[in-house]
Amino acid sequence: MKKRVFSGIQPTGDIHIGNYLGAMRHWAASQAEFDNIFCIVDLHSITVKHDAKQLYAKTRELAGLLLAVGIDPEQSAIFVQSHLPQHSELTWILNCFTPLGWLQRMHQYKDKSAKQETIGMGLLDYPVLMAADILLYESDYVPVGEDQKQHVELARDIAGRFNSIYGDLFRMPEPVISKTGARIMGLDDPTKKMAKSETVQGHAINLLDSPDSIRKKIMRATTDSQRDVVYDEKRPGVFNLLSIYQLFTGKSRSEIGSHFKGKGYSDLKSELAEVIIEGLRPVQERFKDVTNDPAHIEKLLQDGADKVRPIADKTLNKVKRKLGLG
Ligand code: ATP
Ligand code: LTN
Repeated sequence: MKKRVFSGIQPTGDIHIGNYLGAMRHWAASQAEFDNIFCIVDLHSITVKHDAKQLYAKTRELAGLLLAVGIDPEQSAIFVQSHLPQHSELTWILNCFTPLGWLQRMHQYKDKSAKQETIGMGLLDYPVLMAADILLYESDYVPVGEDQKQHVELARDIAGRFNSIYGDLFRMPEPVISKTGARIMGLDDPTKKMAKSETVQGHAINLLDSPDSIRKKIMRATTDSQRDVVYDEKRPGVFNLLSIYQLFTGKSRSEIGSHFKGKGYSDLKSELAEVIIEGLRPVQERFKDVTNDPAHIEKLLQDGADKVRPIADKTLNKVKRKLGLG
C-alpha cells in the first residue's frame, strides 16, 4: 500500500513562486510514489476579508494551476474543501479537544491578527480546520513550506490528545519540508516570506505573470549596497535571488558561484528574470490549455470530491461513534 500524502493550498490571491518552489513543485514530483490528495482550502480563505466572486473564480484558476504544474488526476485527487462538509464537522469536534492556549501561540495567528481590525474566531481556529483536513484522510505525510510546520505539529498534538482519550483513532501525520525552497522571501523585503496576502507591488512573482512584469519585479528587487554575487545569509536580498536561481536552474551552489564570479547584481537580476520566464513558460502554456474548457475543471473537482468522500466519511463516522454522537 502506498503511503498517503495530503496537502492544501488557499485560493486567495495569486499563486506565487514561493507556493510553487516550496510546495506545488514537490507535490508534482513525488506523486507517483504516493497516494495523493490535494485540497483547495476555500474555507481557510474566508478567515480574512474576501470577495465572493473572486474566491469562486480563483478556486477554479487554482485547480487549473495544479494541473499546469503537473499534478496528474490519475495519481492525485484534487478537490475543494467546502464541497465536503465533513471538514467543518470534524473541525467542530476537534475544537472541543483543543486548548485555547495552543491556538493563541501560533505564529501565523499572531502575524495575521495584528493586521486585522477585528479578529474573527475563524482566524484563531484556522489551524484546527487544517488539522481536520489532515486527520480526515489518515494522512501519512504533509508536504508544506516552512511556515506551515507549526500547524502540522499542532495537528499532531490534537491527534495525540484525542488518541490518548479514545484509543488510537487518528493516524499521526508527519510534516515534510523540503531542504531547498521551503522559504522564499519577498522581493520588496527579503526579511519577510513571500505571501499571497501581501499586496505591495513587486512583492511576489506570480505563476501567471507576463515576462515583462517578471523582468520589472526582479530588476527592482531589494538587495544591498555591496557588489559581488555570493551566497551570504547576512545579505538576504541576494541570497534569496540566488536561491530562486538555483531552484529554477537545478545548478549547484558552487557552479552558480563560479558563473557569477566577477559579475554584479544587475547581471544576476537580468539572468534570473530570463530563467524564471523560461521556467514558468511551460506552466503558463499548460494552464492556457487546461482552462480552455471550464467544464473540464468542474468535472475534475467533482471527481476529486467523489474519490475522497468515502475516506472522509469513514473517519468522521468512527470519531462520532467514539464520542457517542448519533
Ligand atoms: P498567505 O499569504 O495567506 O499566508 P501563502 O502565500 O502562504 O498565503 P498558502 O496557500 O497558505 O499560501 O500556502 C500554500 C503552500 O505554499 C504551503 O505549503 C506553504 O507553506 C507554501 N508557501 C507559502 N509561501 C511560501 C514561501 N514564501 N516559500 C515557500 N513555501 C511557501
Ligand atoms: N494552512 C495551509 C493550507 C492548508 C493545508 C491544509 C496544508 C490548509 N489545510 C492541510 C497542508 C495540509 C497554508 O499553506 N497556509
